[in-house]
Amino acid sequence: TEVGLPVIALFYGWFLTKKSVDCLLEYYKSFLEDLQKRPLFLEETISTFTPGDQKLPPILDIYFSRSKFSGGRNLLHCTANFTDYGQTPGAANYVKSSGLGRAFKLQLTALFVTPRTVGARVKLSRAQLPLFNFDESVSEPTTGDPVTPDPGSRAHVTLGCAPNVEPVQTGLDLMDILRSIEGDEKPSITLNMDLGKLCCYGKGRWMLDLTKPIPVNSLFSGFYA
Ligand code: 2AM
Repeated sequence: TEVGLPVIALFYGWFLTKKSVDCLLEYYKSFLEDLQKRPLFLEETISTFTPGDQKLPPILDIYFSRSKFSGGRNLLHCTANFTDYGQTPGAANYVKSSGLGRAFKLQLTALFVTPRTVGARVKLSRAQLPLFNFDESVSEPTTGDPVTPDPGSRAHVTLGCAPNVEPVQTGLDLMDILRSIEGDEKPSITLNMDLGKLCCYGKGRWMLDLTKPIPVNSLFSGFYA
């Protein structure tokens, strides 16, 4: 009998359950609606868009078009390992030890916005951390003070991307903001929002530490198409 060949996925990660997706997208939408009403936010963020963009669509439209995500499906996930269908070293062993199909509760602890991406920061638990397979030092810039990020600090859920931006940018944007914070950069603007304080670290990069973390339910699984 045919047993079938094992196939390595494009990536593995924590996929939010439908209920958690609906709930987080609601949060996301009201966050954007709030941002849309903040002149200081718009001024800072829009100033970073290229000058050619005279008639800018509302922030809401820029970030809420999620049609090209996950093959157009309404999925939200936190990437744990981008295996590129087995192109990355150690992918097969990772799959064996990763325990696919297990349920996890993820804690979202912050929201961040840049002119390119919007994401939610994920605080991985001790059980979740070993599944997270990223060398965070890879995204280190070659100039400036080297700051070694904590393991798992890149963990996030991509919520939205500006047109022509690929979701892989979200993790790079998060690391970039964290480097500014760890480099002791003080926020240039602070806005009090319902969810917490939104701090600007220049160049349209904002981070909001949630006063109340958002728990979401997820299933650890692979994404193939
Ligand atoms: P994300 O984790 O920031 O959302 C499919 O493209 C998914 O894999 C996306 O969710 C994307 O980013 C992530 N991804 C794409 N290319 C990647 C890469 N080179 N390294 C890490 N993650 C990547």
